[in-house]
Amino acid sequence: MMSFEIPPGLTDLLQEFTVAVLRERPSNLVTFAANYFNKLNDINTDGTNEFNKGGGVRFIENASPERIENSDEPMQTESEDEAFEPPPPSSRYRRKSVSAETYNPETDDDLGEAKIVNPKSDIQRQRLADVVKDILLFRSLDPEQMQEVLDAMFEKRVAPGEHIIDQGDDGDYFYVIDSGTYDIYVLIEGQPKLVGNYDNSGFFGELALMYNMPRAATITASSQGKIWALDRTTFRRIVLKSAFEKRKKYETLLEHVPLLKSLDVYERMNVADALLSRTFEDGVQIIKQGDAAECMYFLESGKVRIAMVNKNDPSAGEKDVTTLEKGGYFGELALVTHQPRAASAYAIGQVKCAVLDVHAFERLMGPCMDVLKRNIGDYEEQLSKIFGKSMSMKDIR
Ligand code: 1OR
Ligand code: 1OR
Repeated sequence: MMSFEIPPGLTDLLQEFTVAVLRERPSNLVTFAANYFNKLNDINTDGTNEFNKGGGVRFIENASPERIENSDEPMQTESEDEAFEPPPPSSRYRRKSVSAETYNPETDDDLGEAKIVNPKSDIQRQRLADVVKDILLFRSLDPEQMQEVLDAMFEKRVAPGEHIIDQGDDGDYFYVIDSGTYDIYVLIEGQPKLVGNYDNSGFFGELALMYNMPRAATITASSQGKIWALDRTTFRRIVLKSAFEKRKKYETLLEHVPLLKSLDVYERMNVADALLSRTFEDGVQIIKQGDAAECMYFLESGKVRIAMVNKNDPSAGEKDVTTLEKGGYFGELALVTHQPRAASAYAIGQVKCAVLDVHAFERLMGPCMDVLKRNIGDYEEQLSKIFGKSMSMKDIR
């Protein structure tokens, strides 16, 4: 095997570029790339950019936090027929759309400690806690941080047609959906194109806050609804660091999983939010044939042996059917077929896996379903080779 050394900064540089492409949707990629890197080079020779030091995501000035303690007023009001206007504090967060600064969460500590508290009734608080419990971006927060986030969030009601986010604007708030349906539009060659929607759950508006980029899409309400908003300062102070690190940690792994090739960068980042790493010592059974399935696994390091008992001939014992290596995945079959585990999986040496639970799987892996199903067809073929023609996928479940 050849080995390559990835130059420091390359991953960040390419990621930045990819995000810029997704955001701008240029019609000529080569011209866009030439301009992008030329501009970057100008910035670099200015001495104002630290791209090659790694961790490079664009970051603009830090906003000073807003103290809204003990206010009985909701943070924003608006008339029914008005399009959604960002609440007043947003103006102070307005940023230049491009900055040369490098985002480094380690040094991002001057956002101040002042806490924002938007008072809520017990019912509202309970409701909010319910709504955020599935928000993957919040997964790595400790209970105290979670509390602070809940304190800072405030409720906003929206009417059909209302613009919550406009592509190209600066990012001021992050939103969690409580109820209602929302459309996602991206400008493609100047024309807004509907690229997706949210149905009564999910979140949006994290990209502009995480990467200090203009809004990458327009989000409009397609029904009456309720959303919860979190200000940029609190988002950056509490949520950003852990979420950012997690995305970064899994980015390289996920880029190298062939299965995920059909996901775009944005969708892969959402998968990264959902992952949790688990380590298994040599010989440990990770999956047991016949068990109910709750998750699937991406292999981060080590090897995994897959073994199977032929249900038609259990006395023959377990047969090894394959060995998986880094970049491989397993445990997806039962999630796709809604059947018990078709085989057992064992750690060879110390194994580290990134685990995706069934709920996240169902929400995020839709675009990979074709590849998943195609690969399951390959299992069928192998099955008859290993156990003879008499056995089919039906027999192993
Ligand atoms: P934001 O702060 O940039 C717009 O504001 C938000 O739309 C963005 O954060 C995301 O939360 C959300 N690409 C970019 N942003 C998306 C996408 C998206 N979907 C939702 N958002 N997609 C790729 C489009 C080429 C996925 C479309 C299904
Ligand atoms: P699962 O959720 O059923 C066991 O849990 C996992 O083993 C399964 O998902 C697959 O990810 C993985 N047949 C069935 N499952 C297999 C196979 C396999 N290989 C890996 N797994 N075959 C081997 C093909 C080389 C065909 C049967 C011999």
